[in-house]
Amino acid sequence: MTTKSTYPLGDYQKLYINGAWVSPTDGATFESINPYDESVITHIAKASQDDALQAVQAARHAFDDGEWCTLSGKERAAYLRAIAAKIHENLEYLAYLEVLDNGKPIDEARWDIADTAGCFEFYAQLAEELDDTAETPVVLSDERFDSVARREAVGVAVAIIPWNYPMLMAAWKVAPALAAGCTMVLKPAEATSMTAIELGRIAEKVGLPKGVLNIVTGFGSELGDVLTTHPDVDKVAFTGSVPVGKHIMQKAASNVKNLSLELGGKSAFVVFDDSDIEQAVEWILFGIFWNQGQVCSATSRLLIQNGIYDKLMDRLVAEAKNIRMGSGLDIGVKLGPLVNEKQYRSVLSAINKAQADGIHMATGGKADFVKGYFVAPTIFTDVPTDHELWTTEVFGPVLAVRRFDDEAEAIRLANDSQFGLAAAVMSADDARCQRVARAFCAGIVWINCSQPTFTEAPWGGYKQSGIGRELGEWGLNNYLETKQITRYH
Ligand code: TAP
Repeated sequence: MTTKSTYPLGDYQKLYINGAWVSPTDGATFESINPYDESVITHIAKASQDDALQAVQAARHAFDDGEWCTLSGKERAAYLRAIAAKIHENLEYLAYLEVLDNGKPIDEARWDIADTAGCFEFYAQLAEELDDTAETPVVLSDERFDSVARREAVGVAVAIIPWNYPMLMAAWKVAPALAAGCTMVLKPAEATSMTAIELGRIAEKVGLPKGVLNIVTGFGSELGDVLTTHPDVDKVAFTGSVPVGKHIMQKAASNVKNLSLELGGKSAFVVFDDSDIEQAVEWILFGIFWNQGQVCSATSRLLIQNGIYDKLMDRLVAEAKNIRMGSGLDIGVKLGPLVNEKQYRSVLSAINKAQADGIHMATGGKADFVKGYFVAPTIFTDVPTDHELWTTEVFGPVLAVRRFDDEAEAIRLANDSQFGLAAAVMSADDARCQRVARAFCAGIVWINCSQPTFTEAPWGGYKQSGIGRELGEWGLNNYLETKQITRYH
């Protein structure tokens, strides 16, 4: 059964620059492909570098000369709340667009859109609080002086986001940036541009002052350098792959921009002998197969203690085989297609390489669909620690499993990674869980679960998983500078 087969689609061939919908300067578009059946969903405006420049100029002008900077936090909060209300109002439609573009199951898309609205509401609250908290006194050792620390908007921010949670990833950057008083240029991933454009329509409907939010759809390889080197851009916030993150870091060095990066991961899930098997199966499956495994924090490395290994693996493989694949619009489907052909080929190539190297595949591989970018829930066992299946991010529904003997070995294996985004531990012994959680070298740690994400809590990674933290008050701080004002009296 399908939830609702169609909604009329909007116009996606315009860019949102300076509060107006404009055609790309060269009139170019690109196709948005439905990963379920490989059909063309619609055509999307393909911004030129000139369009990106215009967007930056609009954001600069809105920050320097527009009304935005004169508003109080409370007034900015009203816009954020109005955006959240419109997202709630259009939840079904926006979730439908995410399924078309990204392939994810509709229920997951609904959660994403509800979280997107929740993110705007959360930062509305923080924007209001800024009115009281922006200036705090600093106690100086010399009494002839007094001083305050004042938090102010960084300025013009550029957000470059990925395709795995299209609208939610936009919210993680747009909401705190606007709450802080920044203006922004948003560049969504080319594979999933529709809901970013819808966000522009919502911004327009709620009367967000012109130039505060500008949206340029197009190719990162063409627009990226303009957006990340332009001297009028003060801040770049990026979520995506490590290679592009490193490239952006170099480009943003041009005028030492404020930079936050949320990159990849290869997160470990450590399961001890005393764990409840059914609970472990549930969270392990969720941790790697949710969103088709296209999750930066996916717990894609599983470490199972010897005593529970055989029983747990039997149940895990049986349940992985039961996961229903299909159209994200069909009720009961738990695994949709991967986002696009590029990602599909990349994940299949990782699977084929592992098999060619003799690693045991307990279940999974290419799924039996005539069309669409489907990869079955895949589990490899006894994966060598120096194999790329263990060391590099697949970003698909592929789990790499190993056994371990004791706690020290589990911690060593979990931390032996270039990444440090997330980690999970499961055990009936809470003292052990707390110990292991503190020993993990990762920015996000889950005990007896995997992946729950809260707008209030910090999100980001150690090592090559990134720089800085999103969400919570940390997310707001990403878009604030701190100024010292000291007076001699
Ligand atoms: P990326 O290439 O990193 O794309 C992420 C964003 O960066 C997109 O908006 C992309 O635009 C843009 N971009 C691409 N080249 C750029 C450049 N030179 N300068 C500035 N921006 C640029 O990721 P992907 O191709 O979508 O996925 C590849 C791999 O990245 C995945 O397999 C996965 O490992 C990782 N990934 C990680 C995450 C998270 S949440 N950490 C999310 C998605 C992907 P276009 O879409 O137009 O290329």
